[in-house]
Amino acid sequence: MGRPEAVTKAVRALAALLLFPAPHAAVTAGPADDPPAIVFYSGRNGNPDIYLLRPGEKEPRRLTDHPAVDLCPAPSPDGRRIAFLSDRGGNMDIYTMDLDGGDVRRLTAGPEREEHPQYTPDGRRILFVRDLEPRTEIWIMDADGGHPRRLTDSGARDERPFMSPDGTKLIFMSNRDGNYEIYTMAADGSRQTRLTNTEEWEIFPAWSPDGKEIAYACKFRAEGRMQGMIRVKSADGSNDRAITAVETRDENPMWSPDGRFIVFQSVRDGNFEIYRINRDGGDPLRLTDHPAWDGWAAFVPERSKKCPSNVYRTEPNVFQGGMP
Ligand SMILES: [Ca+2]
Ligand SMILES: [Ca+2]
Ligand SMILES: [Ca+2]
Repeated sequence: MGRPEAVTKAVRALAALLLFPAPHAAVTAGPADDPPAIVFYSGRNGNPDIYLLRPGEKEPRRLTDHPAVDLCPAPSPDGRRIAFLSDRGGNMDIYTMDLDGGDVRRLTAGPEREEHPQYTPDGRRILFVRDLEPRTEIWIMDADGGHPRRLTDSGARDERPFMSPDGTKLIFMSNRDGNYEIYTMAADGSRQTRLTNTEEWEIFPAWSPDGKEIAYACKFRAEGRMQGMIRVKSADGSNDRAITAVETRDENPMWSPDGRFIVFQSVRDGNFEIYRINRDGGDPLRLTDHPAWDGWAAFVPERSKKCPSNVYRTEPNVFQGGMP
């Protein structure tokens, strides 16, 4: 999932350019109460770059224009910055930039590969994954790159960390018990607990903005190909249900800031495009329409909107204990 996934996605982007004809369905502009813009990455201009698609616009704006591989955009909670991955400095590192692509800053510079940046709900820190092949571990650092600290040490592939809206817990995916499951832990890395236990892969967990539910992708091989669906469960692991159909390959769900919508990537129309659904799975809407690979979408919180009341605003004392 980590390094192979990044490479695979870059290859897929190029393969999609060569193999898949353009689909025909139109991208439609939504109603006035549309959720905010999304960021995603796409190979539509020959190599992976990051794009911004605003409500009602058909053509996304390119935020990175670099021959390097630029991946995995993650907006800050105040909607002002985007964290992303790029190998422009020699290997995969974490960078941030403004919403117009300006003021690019490099946050990591070591020989290790970094992956999966995700801001904490207070915007003051960035969770990420550090690849020490074959293992990957979850780390956290200040939003300017300072004070990196490791949170997991399983020896397996711990990936895709995501902090609960109240800042007390993390969810992440790991293959430490044989295949990918979703785990929770306290924000300091303690109390690591398995939340799923299946033969399929449970991957890409994302906490709902109200903290009550977790969306994720369930991935498996069936009929000779990889398939995947988006599922949602209560934060305690109960009430698990599918919200997209099984027959295609849906991955990587992310909630809108108001919790009404989920975006994800799917091959249901022939190549990876980005789709939006209601939180119950209804009213699917395709947001991209390009034969290249489009994926890893996330909503960009609107600057004018205040954080939800359940997002903590003061400094929690949970990171003071050092590495677990
Ligand atoms: Ca690029
Ligand atoms: Ca599993
Ligand atoms: Ca596409």
